Amino acid sequence: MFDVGYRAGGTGKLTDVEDIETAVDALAKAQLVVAASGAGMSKESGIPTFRDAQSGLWARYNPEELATRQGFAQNPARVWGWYNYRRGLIARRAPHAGHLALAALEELVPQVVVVTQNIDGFHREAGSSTILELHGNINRFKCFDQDHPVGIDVPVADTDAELEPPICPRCGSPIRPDVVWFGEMLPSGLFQQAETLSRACDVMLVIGTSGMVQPAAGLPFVAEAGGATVVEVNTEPSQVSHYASIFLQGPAGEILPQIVARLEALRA
Ligand code: BV8
Repeated sequence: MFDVGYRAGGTGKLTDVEDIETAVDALAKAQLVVAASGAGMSKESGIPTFRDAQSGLWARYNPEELATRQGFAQNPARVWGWYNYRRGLIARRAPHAGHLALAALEELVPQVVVVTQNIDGFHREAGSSTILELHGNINRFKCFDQDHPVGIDVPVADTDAELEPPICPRCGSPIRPDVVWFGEMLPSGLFQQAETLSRACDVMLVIGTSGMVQPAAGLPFVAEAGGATVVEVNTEPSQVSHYASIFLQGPAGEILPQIVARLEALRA
């Protein structure tokens, strides 16, 4: 039922069974668990991470230039086309066993809150019920000038060809995805909520993030300072690893189901 260790791809480092069992013991005692996820959480669903070398726009342009107000203002068709392409990728993919394991964790721990940097909506689709989308959602839209929410049905694209964005029916400005771009503030109150939960949680699972993008990257530090057991799940060490009590090296889609299966066995 429980594999002995986990040989991570490439590094050959074994994740010790003891580390997984220490993580499971902490979860078994926890009242509040925060699962903080980044792009690596969706990698096994087939969604490229920001740091993957990419074909198309991802190779030609730096996402940190496209995912900005300046990038959109400079060339709305390029940025709108890029997001439509990404929406198409997400529409053709689905949450994986790791997302489903986090949803199943809600039956085993009194309170689980997912705090995600991802904009793909996969945690909700997998069944998690309490989710803070720090960086918004690619399938929600607003206008560029006034942030008017816009409910439109946008056809997804299968290429990243430039495409003129539709226009806001209220103010005539171009429509953009309702996501947080680099240089933009996170939705007011949402990050403060995430900080409060991180400070109060008993365990923080930090899954698939390089810990490079602020302010989300500070949450594991807040959790550790608040006395939480910080468990990192990543295929390689990251900026977060300094604050992790336990580092489980391997893909989220394999490690999270193992943790949940072990916890279910304890609860049986
Ligand atoms: C802010 C939505 C206050 C859009 C994203 C100069 C001017 C202005 C701001 C800044 C500046 N310099 C720095 C900043 C702050 C900036 C920042 O942090 N920049 C970085 C680049 C240094 N932050 C901001 O701008 C934030 N706002 O600070 O507001 C402010 C305002 C004005 C002026 C000053 C300050 C807003 C940041 C939000 C940006 N939006 N997404 C979109 O998606 O298009 S960020 C985007 O990139 C993602 O959401 C995510 O947050 C980030 C990517 O990071 P990760 O998720 O960690 O993914 P990454 O690819 O890096 O790593 C993947 C990890 O997974 C790896 O570790 C890998 O090993 C692992 N992995 C891979 N496979 C697996 C796996 N793990 C497990 N299993 C696997 N199978």
